[in-house]
Amino acid sequence: MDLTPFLVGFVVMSLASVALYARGSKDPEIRHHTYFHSAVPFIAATSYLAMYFAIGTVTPANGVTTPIARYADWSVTTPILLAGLVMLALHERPVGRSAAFLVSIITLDALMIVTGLISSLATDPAARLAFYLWSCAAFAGVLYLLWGPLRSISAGEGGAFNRAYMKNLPFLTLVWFGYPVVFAIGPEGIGSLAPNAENWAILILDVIAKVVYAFAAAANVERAHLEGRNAAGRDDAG
Ligand code: RET
Repeated sequence: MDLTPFLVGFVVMSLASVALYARGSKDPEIRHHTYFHSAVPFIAATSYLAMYFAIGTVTPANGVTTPIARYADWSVTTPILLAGLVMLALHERPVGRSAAFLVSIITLDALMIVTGLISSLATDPAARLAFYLWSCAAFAGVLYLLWGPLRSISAGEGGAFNRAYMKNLPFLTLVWFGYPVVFAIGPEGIGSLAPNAENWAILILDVIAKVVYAFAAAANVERAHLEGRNAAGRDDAG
């Protein structure tokens, strides 16, 4: 197996983590987004390092090489990405409703990743398909919460944070759809994509979902925060 994508992933994610922290806002009201966005590529770099050394990479009897580190990465990074988006939808409210939505969405998300891993490891083709579909059902639940109740709460509040949510949400949705597609056409699914091609495809998705998204989402949150602050300043002056 060509290990280059793992090495590239390690280097890109390490540098991105430092850059996202250095460039991110340190304003006490929104700095948690900076922490979220720099932690995500740091975790990914760790996972790419493990994959480079084939630590936790298994090839069960089904012949599909599965790097467990990839799923371990996703099971931690996707909840962090979702937490940032949920907090934005709820306009940065620290407690109460946020906790309930966070628990619900992270539960569905964790189920999505774990059942995806089970699908990749299963030898029985029927089980592989069943767990793939089960994972898609959990993914549908995540999308329902983001596009249904959370979108309407955010829209009800309106303002700059809602505009930021409505920019970050379609971006995240679009990139996340790439993962089940690659899985379906890769060695875990119909096998049109060779293992090396799949590793490159996932690296590209990871860089978009973790790094490009982080820069764009952080800029949107920062802009919304400044707009909110300027509006409050105008209200005080008026
Ligand atoms: C799997 C298995 C098949 C079905 C589905 C999947 C979805 C995976 C997703 C992963 C997102 C990962 C991200 C990582 C970046 O930090 C597990 C491939 C629905 C949506 C965004």
